[in-house]
Amino acid sequence: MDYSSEPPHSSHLVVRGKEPFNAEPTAAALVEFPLTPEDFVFCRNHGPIREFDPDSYTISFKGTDKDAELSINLIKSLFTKVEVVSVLQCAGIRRREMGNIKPVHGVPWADGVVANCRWGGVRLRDVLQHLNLLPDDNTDLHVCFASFATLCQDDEYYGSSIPLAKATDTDPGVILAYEMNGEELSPDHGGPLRVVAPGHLGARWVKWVDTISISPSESPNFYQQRDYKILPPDVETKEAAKPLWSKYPAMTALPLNSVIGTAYKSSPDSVFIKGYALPGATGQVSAVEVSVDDGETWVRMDITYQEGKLSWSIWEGQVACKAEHGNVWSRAIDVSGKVQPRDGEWNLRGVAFNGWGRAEW
Ligand SMILES: Nc1nc2c(c(=O)[nH]1)N[C@H]1C(S)=C(S)[C@@H](COP(=O)(O)O)O[C@H]1N2
Ligand SMILES: [Mo]
Repeated sequence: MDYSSEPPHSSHLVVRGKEPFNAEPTAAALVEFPLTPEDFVFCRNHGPIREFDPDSYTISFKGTDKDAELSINLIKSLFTKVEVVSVLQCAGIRRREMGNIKPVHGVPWADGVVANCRWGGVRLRDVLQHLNLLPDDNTDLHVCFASFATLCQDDEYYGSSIPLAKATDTDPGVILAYEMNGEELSPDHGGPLRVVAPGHLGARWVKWVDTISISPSESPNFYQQRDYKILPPDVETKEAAKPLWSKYPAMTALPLNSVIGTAYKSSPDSVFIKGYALPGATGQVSAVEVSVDDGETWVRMDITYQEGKLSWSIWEGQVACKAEHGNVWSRAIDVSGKVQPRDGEWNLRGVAFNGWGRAEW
C-alpha cells in the first residue's frame, strides 16, 4: 500500500504504528480538555490516509429499489446543520491492560483512543428522507457505510453497518459530519465526510465515506464480519477463531468505563485524582468513585464536565491518604445503577476492556 502522500499528523500523539498511522495522546493530556482539541484526537487507520477535494466529492446512496448521488456541497446546502457532542472511542481502548492477562491481537493501545468532540453535519435520516430512500418499514434493514476511495489492510474497502432503525433515530441517530469542533473535518479524521454514530464503537464511524446503502443484511465487510466481535475467553488463537466469527454478533456500544489520567500527592494528607468516564449501553455516567484501599472503601468524585448523554465525563477530587506512594482505582456508575466491574474480561482481539481504572502516585 502506498503511504507516500500522508498528510502531516499531530505531534502531540504517541505513535503506535506508522503505516498505517495509529497514534494516541496520553490520558493525562486528554483529561485537561473537556472537548478534545484536534491535535489530541487519536488516529486509528487500517490503511493510508487520503486528501480529497471537497468540491468534487460525491456520495452514492443506494436504496432498496433506486439509487441517488449527492455532492458534499449539496449536502451542506440542502439540509439543516446539526451539532452533537459525542465521544468517539476505539474498541481497542486499554488493550495493553488486557494484554497483561494474556496476549491479545491488535495495536497495543493504552487509554488514549478516545475523543470527545462537537460534530457538525446533517442527519442521515434527513438525507434518506429527501432522496425518498427511507422505506416505511425499516425493521430488519441495515444501513451500510463504505469508503471505496481509500485502501485498507484486510478488505477491498473499509465498511461497516448499523441497523437502519437505530441509524435513523432522531435521538440523535447517525450524523454525516463535515465539521469537528467547529472546524472543517481534516483528512486525518475522515474529511470531507465521515459517519458519526453516537453510542457505537469507533469502527462504525466510517471516515471518507463515499457509499451509503440500505440492505437486508449487515455489511459484508471484514471489519463488520470478521473483526470487532467479542469471542469467548477460551478462544485463544486465530485458527480457533476462524469458524466462530460468523456465530458472534457485531459489537455495538462499548461498555461503561473509567480511566485515571492524573494522580498526585496534593498535601501531606491527600491525593488529587482526575480522570474521564465513558457511558455504556445503559445510559450516561452518574457517578465516579475512587478507592485507595483495593476497593474496600470508595470516595465519590466531582463530575466537572458532561455535555448531554453522549459525551464523556471529566471528574476529579481529593482522597484523604497519608501514604507517600500507593495505588488508586476508579469505577464509574451509570444512571441505571450499573457499576464498572473490577476485572475486564479477556478476549482474543483485546476489545472492550473496562476493568477498574488504576494509577499510582
Ligand atoms: N475509512 C476508514 N474509516 C474508519 C477507519 C479506517 O481505518 N478507515 N477506522 C475506524 C476505527 S476502528 C476507528 S476507532 C475510528 C477512528 O477515527 P479517528 O481516526 O478519527 O480517531 O475510525 C473508523 N473509521
Ligand atoms: Mo477502532
